[in-house]
Amino acid sequence: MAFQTLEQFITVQQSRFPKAKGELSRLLQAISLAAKIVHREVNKAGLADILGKYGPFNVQGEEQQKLDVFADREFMDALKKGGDCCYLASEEHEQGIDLMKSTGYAGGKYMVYFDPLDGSSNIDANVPVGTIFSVYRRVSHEQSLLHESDFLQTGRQQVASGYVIYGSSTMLVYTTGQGVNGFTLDPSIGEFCLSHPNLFIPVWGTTYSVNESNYQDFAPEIKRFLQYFKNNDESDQRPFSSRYIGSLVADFHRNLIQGGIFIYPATRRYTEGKLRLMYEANPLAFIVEQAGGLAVSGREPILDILPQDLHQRTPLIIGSRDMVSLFEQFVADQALNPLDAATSFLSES
Ligand code: P6P
Repeated sequence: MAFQTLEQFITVQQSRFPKAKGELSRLLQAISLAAKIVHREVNKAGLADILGKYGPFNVQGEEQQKLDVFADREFMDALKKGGDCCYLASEEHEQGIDLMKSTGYAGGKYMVYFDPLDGSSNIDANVPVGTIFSVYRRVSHEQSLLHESDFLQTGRQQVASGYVIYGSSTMLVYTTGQGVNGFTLDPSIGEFCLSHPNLFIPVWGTTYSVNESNYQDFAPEIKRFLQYFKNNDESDQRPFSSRYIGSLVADFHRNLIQGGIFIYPATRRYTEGKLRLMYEANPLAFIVEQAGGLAVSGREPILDILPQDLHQRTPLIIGSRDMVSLFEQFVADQALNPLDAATSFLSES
């Protein structure tokens, strides 16, 4: 067997930590299981429409679930049965679930925040969608009920984070703070196989991802930053390419592999940005920093934001290290014109 499966990889990783009891390994296996089940449903979504379009029930007589509701249920079930969680929070639920209160048993030590199917509105157009997850260890005593301090952990305190992208192939990309690794699902054997070991994001790229329809809402320094990418300058291949899929995981993954920057700043409609801190920005920020990139809100690194609310939003500028650093230069030198800001940054690097 020429490849390493996710299960084998997790086992090897765990062996490096003699004190590890295998709880985090089991949690990651639970996520892998739910991802395979969601993969199956997402990949027949088009067929389900053809087969089941004449009513709310599919050909098996099952109620036709919206795929994000289905994905939420599968990740919830897998993580509850995975047995090592004390708290689960999903984009699909207003409140998080304290498993000790709701089941009465002393749950595990892990808190998991997840977006079960981000970008699900794109499914009908066969656009890649994704699951994003973020894992914390509780800080209060295990046998007690969860404490406020458990919910005030910044993104820097994540013990693991990752995403699944359901695209031309289904991939699981995650980190436990020991670098970033990508696994591609081989449906013929039902295993995620290590396909992208030790992922690093290129420090510079020639792609920027932003919803230009919000341009009028952007702060002046963001308009200048985007203009810099559009200016003609063959010395560094500008104008750059604009690539925006409208599915965060797909845009992020492309930039992680090829280099680039994703920008979703504050807009008139989303005054705090659109993307969610706990289960979109933080997990991707942990990954990108582990891969040598950066993620900021425009005010501070994403991973330093102190959470206030489960579903709080944040501006998100994330991707190649030097592109995000240049963005921060523009924010810092608001008075400078694009060229001066870029020149001063590039001359320092
Ligand atoms: P807009 C999908 O709805 C999503 O949450 C992310 O996946 C995506 O990056 C963003 O919203 C797209 O938002 O406002 O550009 O359509």
